Amino acid sequence: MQGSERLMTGHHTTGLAPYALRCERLAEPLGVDERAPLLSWRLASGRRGDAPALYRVRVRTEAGEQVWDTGEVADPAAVSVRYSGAPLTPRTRYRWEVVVTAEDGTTGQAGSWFETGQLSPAAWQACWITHDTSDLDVVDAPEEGEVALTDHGLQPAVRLRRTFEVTASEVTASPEVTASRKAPGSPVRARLYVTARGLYEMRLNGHRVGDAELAPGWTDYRDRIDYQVHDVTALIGEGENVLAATLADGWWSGFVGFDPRRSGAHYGAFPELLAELHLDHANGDRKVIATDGSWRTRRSPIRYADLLMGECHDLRRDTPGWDRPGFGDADGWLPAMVTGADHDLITAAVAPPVRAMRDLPARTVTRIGGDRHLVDFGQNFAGRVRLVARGLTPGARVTIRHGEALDDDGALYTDNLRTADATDVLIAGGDAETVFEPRFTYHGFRYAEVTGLPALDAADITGVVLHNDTPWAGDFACSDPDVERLYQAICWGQRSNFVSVPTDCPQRDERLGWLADAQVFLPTACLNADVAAFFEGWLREVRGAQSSDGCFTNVAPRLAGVADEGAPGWGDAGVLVPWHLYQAYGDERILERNLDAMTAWVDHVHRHNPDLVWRHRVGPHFADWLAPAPTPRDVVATAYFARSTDLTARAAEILGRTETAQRYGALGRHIVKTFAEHFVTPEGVVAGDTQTGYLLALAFGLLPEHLVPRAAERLAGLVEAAGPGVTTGFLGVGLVAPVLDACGRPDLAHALLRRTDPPSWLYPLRHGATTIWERWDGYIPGRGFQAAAMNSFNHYALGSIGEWLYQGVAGLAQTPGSAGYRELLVRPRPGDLTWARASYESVRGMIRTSWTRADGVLRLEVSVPPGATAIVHVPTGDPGGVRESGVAVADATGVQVIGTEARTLLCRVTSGNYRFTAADPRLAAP
Ligand code: RAM
Repeated sequence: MQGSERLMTGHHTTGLAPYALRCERLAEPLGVDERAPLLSWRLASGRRGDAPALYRVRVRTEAGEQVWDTGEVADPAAVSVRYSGAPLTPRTRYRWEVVVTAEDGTTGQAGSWFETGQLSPAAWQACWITHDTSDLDVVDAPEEGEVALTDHGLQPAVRLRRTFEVTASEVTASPEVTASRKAPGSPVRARLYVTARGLYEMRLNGHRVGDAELAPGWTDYRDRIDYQVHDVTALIGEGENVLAATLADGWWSGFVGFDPRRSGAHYGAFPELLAELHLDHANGDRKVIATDGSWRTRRSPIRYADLLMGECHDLRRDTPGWDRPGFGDADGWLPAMVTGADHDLITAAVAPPVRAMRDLPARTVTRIGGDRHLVDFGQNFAGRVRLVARGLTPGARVTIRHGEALDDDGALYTDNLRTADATDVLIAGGDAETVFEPRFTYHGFRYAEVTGLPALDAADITGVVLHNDTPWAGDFACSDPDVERLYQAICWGQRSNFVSVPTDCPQRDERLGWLADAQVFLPTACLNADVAAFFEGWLREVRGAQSSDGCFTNVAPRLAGVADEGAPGWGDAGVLVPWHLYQAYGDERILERNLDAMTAWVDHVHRHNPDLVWRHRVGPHFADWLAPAPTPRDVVATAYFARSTDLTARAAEILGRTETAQRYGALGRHIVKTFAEHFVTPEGVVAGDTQTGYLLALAFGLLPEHLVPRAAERLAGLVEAAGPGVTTGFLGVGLVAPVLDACGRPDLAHALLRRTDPPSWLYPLRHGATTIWERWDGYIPGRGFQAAAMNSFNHYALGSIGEWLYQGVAGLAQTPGSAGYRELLVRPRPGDLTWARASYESVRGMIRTSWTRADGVLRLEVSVPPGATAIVHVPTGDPGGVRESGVAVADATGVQVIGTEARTLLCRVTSGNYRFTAADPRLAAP
């Protein structure tokens, strides 16, 4: 496992202890281009009631010069601060520490560092370089006697290299290289600042640089290109050094989405590299090795590499040693072509990179005839395989096809990939053993069909899982193994689709950043992992794609061929995503960065719909996409118009923009009124009488107070009449369980959760699913697969029930007015489960809830991080008999009883760990 996907755990200490220090949400980042970066920490404590009173942050250079001191700040809510010290200088490491003083005067402290990047486009010196494309056959001709490769018009990936000299004194002064023989004086360090139009992989002296995959990632390259920074100090050697790169098409010039064009149709015709290696010498000198005309280039043995089509390595064309010193680069190598020196669009990447996060062993390998094997990895995922092939003669070909499912005859099913070939090819070079792993493609698959090997051992083929390295933050488990499997499938949907941007699916010729999919799944995603930086990166694309008159798109990065104008629920993601990120992470800066885009969107919809019913400029109007019971389009649209307007007003209010808040607040109330007039009868029937109609109306607060109970009743009636069952599409699905719960019908939410006939969440799991399907009925025995034109088995949208697993089943939530988990809401919904637990590493610290019931006793355990409080609902048949850590709640420290509701005791607790015991809610009150 190269990546670091792991559950972050709170520290168990006695006093107040800051931990998980982050700069711009990243641990010890290299290359921060934000001039006022956010410094954050979390808190742990082993003492009940421990609460921070003051914090102090100090930042200094490595030489010890202090550049900022907040002084003691009395802010018990703070778990972050924006840097506002002396201006930061480029390419510099800063060390910082935070001291937190508890209410009782004890202190805890921790330290970390961050390093600035180029800080400004003007700092770059490098040129964009590429290979002389006239040297490449666009259609790569077959070698003598071989079968032609599939002709997609793809070009070979190319290699680039240059050498440079480092003297002995420079090397030995490097602390990273010779920690034990540390030379006195200033440290030597080497940093590589690099990006590409296309995909790059850098090498230094034969070693791979860093572990980022598919770098620099997908942005709208016409607006913005991310760069990465790598610490390469340990790779620098004495004498001749070689800095080398491989460049491939990627999103820049390869196939993207379902648009059949490539090579220049999307962004450019051929990939280009831009890199600067900065060598800081012991004497203070800095040497910069930048991409320029002195580089040498050559076609690589990768005959093509494409995200959708796959990758072909022809090892007969390899030039071993090309990335190491002592290699003669005369034969077949050409001078690099300089294509420009524009740096304006280059900014440091803000999201954690895609990495190879884990290996999946082959579960079974079955020979299906001759030299053909079918491999089952037991899990649908996004990534590729690593294959060890032995004894191949030069020119022998191994072909790997990928698919998510098998057809009824047990053969690999690929019809649903549409035009994505998803096929990787190895052409052997003659080595006794070859390890083949594609570098510049990925596929969505569970099964691989390998042709060309007489024998294949399970140990020789491995699934490599790729996704953005968003630190895993949540966990959920419960007594029903089916529901646990559902939770795992939801998590795999997230892993498979957080690949550079939040995609709809990883397998077919689509993989686009669809806005609605992202917004409906976001609440679940935020509980599973720390996705703040990932989504902040993507929001730059969402804003970048917005038209000058305020219209958000349906996909971001924007893509030719996909209707630009944001549909209701799709375009609205430009408002809903920042709002939810603010709620989850408590960072007002997210709202600040997005507020203008939010108001522009609302203004756009308003301008074209002055009567406040959203009927015009609805883009492709996907409505409640893929719903078994369609909801009238105007209902969906107007509900979202109201929602976006309301959230824009709330965002403005939080930012202190009173006039804006009032303006959108008033508009929002008018839209709500209009919604009720147009779409709600005096009896509380919402036009269309569908689940989603009621869900939107109830969740978005669109009904007059007196009609809420009626609408809730009607919703429950519809759910019951359907089985009980769910009949929503993408826009309703995440709301079903939370709204039924809020309406006092958690029993129905549980019934839906545990239903096993379609449409339901457990149905696919009973039919082999290991990820969430795009459609409720992706496969039905007897009928077979849904239409291949649109039938992904790895779409996360319908997985947005995940939020309720945490918040409802396990009871881990925050109160509606809370942001960044300042005030928790622990309100478990046991249903007829016997136990459930969840944990979540919030921006404030670790939160846990866990409940069991046995022998008539419900036990509820809650952990609240320092600085937070929690409203705890203890479900019980006997609210008067509730105890905490063995004493009556009224006498328990840190617990304040605030009342009883139907079969529930309500209390407020301070930070710390609590153990409540109560009579099982299923027991009648005494
Ligand atoms: C499908 C995508 C996506 C959805 C759009 C409307 O093709 O897969 O999930 O948002 O259509």
